[in-house]
Amino acid sequence: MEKYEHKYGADQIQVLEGLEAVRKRPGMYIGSVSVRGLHHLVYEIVDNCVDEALAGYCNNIHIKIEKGNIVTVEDDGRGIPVDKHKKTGISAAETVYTVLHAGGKFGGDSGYKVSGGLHGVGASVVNALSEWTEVTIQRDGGIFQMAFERGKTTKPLTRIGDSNKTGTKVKFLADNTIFETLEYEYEVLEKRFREMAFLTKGLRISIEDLREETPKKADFCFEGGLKSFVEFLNKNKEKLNTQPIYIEKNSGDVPVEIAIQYTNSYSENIYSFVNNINTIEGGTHLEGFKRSLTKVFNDYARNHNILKEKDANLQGEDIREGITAVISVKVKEPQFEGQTKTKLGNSEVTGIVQSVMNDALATFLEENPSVAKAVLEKCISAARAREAARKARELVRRKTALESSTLPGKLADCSSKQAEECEIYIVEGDSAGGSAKQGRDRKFQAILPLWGKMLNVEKSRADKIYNNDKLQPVILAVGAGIGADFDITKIRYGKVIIMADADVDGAHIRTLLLTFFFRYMRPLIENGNVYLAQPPLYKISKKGIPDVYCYTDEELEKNLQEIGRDGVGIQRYKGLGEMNPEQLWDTTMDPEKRILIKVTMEDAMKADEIFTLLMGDDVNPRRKFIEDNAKYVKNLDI
Ligand code: 28F
Repeated sequence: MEKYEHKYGADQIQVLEGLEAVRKRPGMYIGSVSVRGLHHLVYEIVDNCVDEALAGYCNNIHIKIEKGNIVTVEDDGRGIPVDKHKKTGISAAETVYTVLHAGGKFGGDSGYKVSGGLHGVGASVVNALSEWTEVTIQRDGGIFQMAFERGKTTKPLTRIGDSNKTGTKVKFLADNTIFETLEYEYEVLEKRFREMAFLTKGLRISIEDLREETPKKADFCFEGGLKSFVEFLNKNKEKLNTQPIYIEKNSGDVPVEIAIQYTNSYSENIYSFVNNINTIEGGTHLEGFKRSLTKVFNDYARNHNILKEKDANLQGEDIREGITAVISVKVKEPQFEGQTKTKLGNSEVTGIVQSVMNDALATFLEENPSVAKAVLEKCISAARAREAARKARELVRRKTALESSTLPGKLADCSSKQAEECEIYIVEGDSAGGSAKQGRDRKFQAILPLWGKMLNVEKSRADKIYNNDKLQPVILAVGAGIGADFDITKIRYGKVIIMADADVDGAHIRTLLLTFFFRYMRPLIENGNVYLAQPPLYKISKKGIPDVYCYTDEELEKNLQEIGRDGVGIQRYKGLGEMNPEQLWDTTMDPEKRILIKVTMEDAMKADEIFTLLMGDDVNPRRKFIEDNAKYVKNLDI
């Protein structure tokens, strides 16, 4: 291909300087040159298609990833205008792809520039950061094409054929001298495009990944918009209101779209967007939503005598318990604040969202009394639980303050009162508790056997935690309160050691306690006070030699090679109760010989994640986790 000699006019020089700036400091434009920055390239291009859709001219967007990480994005919009500007001789198409931030004011006629990560740096950044970019436009009966290399025009806009269709197609290969990796992560892109389809009602976005043998693909189009979004978010949860509450209204030039659906969980899931940007830090739109929600539900409760005259108002947190909601507003001049520029600052939007929602939500509740009643019943029990939790916290605080007189009955305390030298073993079951009590060193070792029904902290509100007969003894024994009241300086033991069996029940109690400490006594973990005891898995006995204890399967194999297998007895310990006090001391409690694992925040977070997965409402992820891990299970005792 003949070398294209470009005549650089003044403005072309300025263009090159702009794109050079992008190549020098790409992080300023796309956040980073990691895979996240790589994904921003695709978001920038797709945002231009979404702008064309918001302007009402594009219905389909297709994203394709081919071998070598070549990306193609295509829309069926009007096609970027190709006529040359009378003064500059430069077409809009060339401007969009060579002038920084040009896309901003050109984003379709809707005027709401939607944006990927850093709020619309424009397609020219993609051009600057790509080894090559090829743009094909169909409009005005023709097919037009232009191409670039690292921002420099290699093929000026040329008509290459006829067409009776319209649209824009961009194909590009990111520059591997800029990015740490060119490997796009399909799942990340798919998740973002599903979100964009939810946020742009009726727009069809399809994606396909042809890099592997088996292609991956997805096709999103949601006529229900945010209503479909909340239904998707709640797909594995038990709903309180099958029909989501749906509000859609333009207030002046601010379109507001809201969907709400309650579930029987205790968590609050509210997602807010401005011009399709996920405002993780919230802002004025979210503020308006929360104020309206609290006001409308309290008004309804009073008007329908669900709340009596003397009853206190429901608090916002009571009303938001179990809520899944998505709020999306479009603002012409959005002001973004916050650490990651994902907090909406426009103060006028609070009132706009409030007034749109006040009327529409009040009307919905009047027209759907069964939904109103179901939600309010849950709010009222949440308010009661909050009150009970406050009282229980008060009680625990008082009990803790009263010190020893309220120590749990089953606690075999140690004589020393120097917390840093003392340790408490939390043991599952009375039999293990018995041998631990006999085997221990009373001076510095306390034993607390646990019993009673396993509490699922995932599905229990704070009041149940405080009053649960399995966990309250732990709270009192540790002696430092829980939750917001937890005071690490008050702990009675320098080491809190979980000693559970090496079986499924042991794993359950271990995960429960780690989740409990992570959620209600986090400083205990951060401060490194929580440990896991390591009882032996096997005992090898042979005449004439002392017993050998093995703590892992590998250790067993290794020892058997030394000792040999003839005349050897191997006992697999199923539970701590199978060891007599001396053995338990020898193998698991003697500080000179034992193995303790210090629990880190990562362990606790992993436990919390697994707990939510295994004990939460979401059935599918649980099934997937069990299927993925079943192959590792050796001793599943059903
Ligand atoms: C695969 C990437 O970039 N699609 C785009 C348009 C359509 C117009 C436009 C874009 C407005 C005046 C400059 C067409 N006709 N897909 C895309 N589709 N930009 S980007 O306009 C750009 C500016 O000239 C468009 C009438 N108005 C706007």
